Amino acid sequence: MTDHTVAVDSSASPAAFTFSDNFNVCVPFIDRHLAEGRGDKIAIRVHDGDGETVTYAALAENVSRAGNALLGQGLKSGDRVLMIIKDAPEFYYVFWGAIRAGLIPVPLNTLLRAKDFAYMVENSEATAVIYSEEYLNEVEPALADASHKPKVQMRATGGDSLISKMADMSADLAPTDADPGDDCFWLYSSGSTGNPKGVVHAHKDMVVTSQHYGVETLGMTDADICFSAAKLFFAYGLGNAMTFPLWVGAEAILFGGVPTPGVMHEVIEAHHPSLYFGVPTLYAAQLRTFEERTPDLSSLRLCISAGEALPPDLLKRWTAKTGIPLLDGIGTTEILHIFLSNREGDIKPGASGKTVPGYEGRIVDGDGNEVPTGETGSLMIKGDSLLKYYWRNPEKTAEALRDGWMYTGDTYYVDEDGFFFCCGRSDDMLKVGGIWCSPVEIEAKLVEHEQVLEAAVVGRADDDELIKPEAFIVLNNAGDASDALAAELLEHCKSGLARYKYPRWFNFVDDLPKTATGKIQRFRLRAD
Ligand code: 3UK
Repeated sequence: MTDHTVAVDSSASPAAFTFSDNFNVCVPFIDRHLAEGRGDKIAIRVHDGDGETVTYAALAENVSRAGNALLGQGLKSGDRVLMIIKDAPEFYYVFWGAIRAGLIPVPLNTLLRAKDFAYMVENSEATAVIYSEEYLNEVEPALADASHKPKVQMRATGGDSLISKMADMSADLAPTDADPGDDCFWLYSSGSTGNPKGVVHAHKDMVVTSQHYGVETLGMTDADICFSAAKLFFAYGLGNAMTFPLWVGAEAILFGGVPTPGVMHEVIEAHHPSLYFGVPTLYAAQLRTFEERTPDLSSLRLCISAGEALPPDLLKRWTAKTGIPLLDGIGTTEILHIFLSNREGDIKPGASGKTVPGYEGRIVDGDGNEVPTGETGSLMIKGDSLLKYYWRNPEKTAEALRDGWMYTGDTYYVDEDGFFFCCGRSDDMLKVGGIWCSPVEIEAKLVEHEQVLEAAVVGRADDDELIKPEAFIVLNNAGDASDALAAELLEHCKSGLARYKYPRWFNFVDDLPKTATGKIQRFRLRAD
């Protein structure tokens, strides 16, 4: 087989892949479209500003220019390139340019704060950090504080940026040799305690998710136009708004700002996407705006929800109002994208759906034995897009990967029709608006306040049945429980944590339930 190709036998589902021995994944996602005659087709449409569009031909040139610009900074094969970049064409250029050049792109959650970025700079020992200037206020202190200093620190756009350097670079760059299983890119994933972990994915993984979920589950073709409220730095957004459209030769709409319901409707009405990818919290907020004005969503053939469980009532209300099928599916950073999903014409409200082609699911008890239908246990998943390992964390890798199966940390049961139902996490982690939120981190922030002795944070369902953080606080002698103090603690959290992490409710209590060894029993504080 020619280098950097993958043959897809789609006569059956799951499709079977044959990778060439030498396989840099940039080629089938970028170059292939020129060979297939899509050079003049629009790959990216930007909603912000003057509505820039990028064709497949321009994308291919810019990817090579970006790769050459990174190599021109002295980066070497395997070097990590941290990306703190908003949803914009430069995200594509840096990501694919790095992969083409044999570098490892590591997109980071742009909502994080300086201390999170500093940790990731140190943990990854990245050689380069490329960032959008919007995040300068968090990135600069992070780089100043980090004990490891990346030799390349550059803005993505503007004067003296990577984009400005690209203008002088050649639009030719031969793809670096790679095996389908070689390290390709990382994403960071959080846990309830301890630091975020670098999730290492291989070159083949984006092919696997794009085909099994994008094509075989959503039926994507080059006629689709994709719009994702979830940003590119999430594994969810990365698939929705980049790898899936690039796999089939479709168009992606990018919006770099905050995804409010109003802007989501504006984008849909302006650019007529066929696929819309959101999170439950946003679907609920969008529905609320319908009371004022019903947007024209008629271009959408499917809506997709992931990141946290979609409450059945929300699904029913959305479908009743819009008539557009809303598919709940569960994915993880470690498995890269959705592996259980509802399908058009095969939706069960409250369920995460059935296995996506190419994935197997098992529900096991504490001893690893499969439980009978209808009984709850731990969800284990097998498939070809699982992480290779957690960067420098063999213990967590061994906990997560067991004989080729990924331990998801989610509690599930399967019904007699093969639908999987989510019953929550087996740890204390919360998903808030589809984004990880560690109770331990919020508690630590609360305890920094001079009047707080101890704090415990748990998830509580709001009026839409969506989980948000709730705080239980024990004050010290200087503390005086009042609405004013609650307001002060709210500000304290908002100013020091990523913007979705603040508690929505504050309770002042005399003490917290604890085990004999002094560990907080968060489950005793939960309302359910
Ligand atoms: C939870 C869900 C119930 C679940 C993701 C789509 O969310 C993604 O990845 P993360 O690594 O989080 C994974 C965890 O989130 N979860 C996600 N979706 C659902 N729980 N119903 C759902 N539909 O706890 C899971 O372990 O941030 C989502 C595609 C790719 C992704 N990485």
